[in-house]
Amino acid sequence: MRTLVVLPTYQEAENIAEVLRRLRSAVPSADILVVDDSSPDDTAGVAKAAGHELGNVDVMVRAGKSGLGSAYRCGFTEGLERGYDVLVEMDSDLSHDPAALPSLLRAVEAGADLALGSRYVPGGSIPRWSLRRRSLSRYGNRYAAAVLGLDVADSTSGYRAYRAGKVSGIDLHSVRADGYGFQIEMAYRVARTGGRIVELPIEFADRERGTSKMSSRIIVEALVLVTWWGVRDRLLPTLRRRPG
Ligand SMILES: Nc1nc2c(ncn2[C@@H]2O[C@H](COP(=O)(O)OP(=O)(O)O)[C@@H](O)[C@H]2O)c(=O)[nH]1
Ligand SMILES: [Mg+2]
Repeated sequence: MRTLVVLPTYQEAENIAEVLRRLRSAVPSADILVVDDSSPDDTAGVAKAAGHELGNVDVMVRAGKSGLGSAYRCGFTEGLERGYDVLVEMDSDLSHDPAALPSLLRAVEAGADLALGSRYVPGGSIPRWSLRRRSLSRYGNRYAAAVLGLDVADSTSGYRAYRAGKVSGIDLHSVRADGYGFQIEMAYRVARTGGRIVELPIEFADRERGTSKMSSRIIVEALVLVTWWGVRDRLLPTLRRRPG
C-alpha cells in the first residue's frame, strides 16, 4: 500500500529532523509530506535539509499560520491527487512514536478505514500529563462520543491512518474545523459514511521541546461544533419525527 505521512508543522525546528529520521526507520517505504506555515524558526529549512538526506520527503510551505485542520486538508488533497492508498496523520513534536505506525498501517491493510492511535483504550496511556489536562481530554472525548453517538474512545487523537478511498469520499472543503474539532469531525464523517474505525492503544509521550500551539479557542471551537452536530443530526431529526 502506497503510504503518505502528512506532518503539519508550526515552530517545530527543534523536533522535525528527529521525527523524520525516526519515521523513516520505522516505515522505510512511506513517503512524507511536511506542511509548514512559514514558521519563523525555519522549520521548513530544517525539514528540507533532513529530507534531502533521507529522500522521499516533500515540504509544502504555506503563507502563514492557518491551523492544523487546514494543513491536513491541504496535505490530504495533495495525497489524493498523487494517488496514495493510505494517508497518515501524525504530530511533528515527538508526542507520537513513529515506531507505532506499522501497527496502524497493518490495521488498514486488514480492512479498517480509519486506524486510530488511542490513549483511552486498554493499554493506551499519557504518562506525562497533569490531572487537569488529562480530565479535560478524557471528558471532552466522552462528551463528543455521547452527543454524536460515536463509538470512539479517543476521537481527538491526532495519530491515525486513513484508507485514502474513505478520505476521497469526504468533501474536504466542507470540513471547517481546526485543532481537536477537525479530528472529531473526520472520525465522525468516517463513522457516518459506514466506515470501519479501529482503535489501537498508544502511549502519548507529549512534547519535550517547543510549546503547544493549541489554545482555549480551539477547545471552545470543538465543544461548540460537537454540540451543533449533535443538535443537527440527532436532536432535530427526532423532534421532526414527532407528530404534532
Ligand atoms: N502547519 C501547521 N501546523 C500546526 C498548526 N498548529 C499546530 N500545528 C502542528 O500540529 C501538531 C500538533 O500541535 P500541538 O501544538 O503539539 O498540539 P497539542 O499536542 O494538542 O498540544 C504539531 O506538529 C504542530 O506543529 C498550524 O497552524 N499550522
Ligand atoms: Mg503536541
